[in-house]
Amino acid sequence: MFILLYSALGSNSSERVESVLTYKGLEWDRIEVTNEALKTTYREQINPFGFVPALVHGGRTLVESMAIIEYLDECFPDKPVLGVSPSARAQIRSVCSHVGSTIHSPQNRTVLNFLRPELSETDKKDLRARWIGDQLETLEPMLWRDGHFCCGTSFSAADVFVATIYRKYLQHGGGKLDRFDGHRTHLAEQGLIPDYLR
Ligand SMILES: N[C@@H](CCC(=O)N[C@@H](CS)C(=O)NCC(=O)O)C(=O)O
Repeated sequence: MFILLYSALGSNSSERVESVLTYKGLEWDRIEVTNEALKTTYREQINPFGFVPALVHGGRTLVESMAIIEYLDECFPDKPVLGVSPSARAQIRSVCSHVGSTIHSPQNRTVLNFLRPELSETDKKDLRARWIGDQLETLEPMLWRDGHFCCGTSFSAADVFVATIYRKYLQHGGGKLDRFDGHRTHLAEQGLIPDYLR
């Protein structure tokens, strides 16, 4: 069945879903949503929240990256990304939830424009990098307890959330963080994340 992803270049939340679609080897098409469409046609017709990603499958449109990833893992259970035991699932979800809600949301463009409209684009970029970097440090003790993967001994959605938010941090001008850099390199060498995330 046809899978269509509404995405945007540089969108951290969309990269999470793109990574899972790629990892699972699914066939999918991508529509690039412009900044203009986000506020107009896309918001009116696809996602009332006005955010990417949105995924169309089986005649339904789904929004919110974590909900989409959970849906994909249920529909396409080969190569699971949300763990196989209740405790592994809880651990993976806690990392994803922390990255998605606590780290990513406050530095989202819409949120930052609302909360700090007085900041210049340069200052916003700097604030975003500092916020993410600070939060990654807080997150680090939760990660890589059993080896190269964020949670447990296999690749999961936690790896995707961590690798993509680290990329966002670099894009905003954050300096290299050794453990996070090593993690991304490991995933890339194993072919577990799309080339553009390397
Ligand atoms: N909780 C949402 C967050 C989505 C989100 O923040 N999307 C960003 C791109 S990463 C967006 O569409 N930003 C557009 C804007 O803020 O105007 C999810 O996980 O899907």
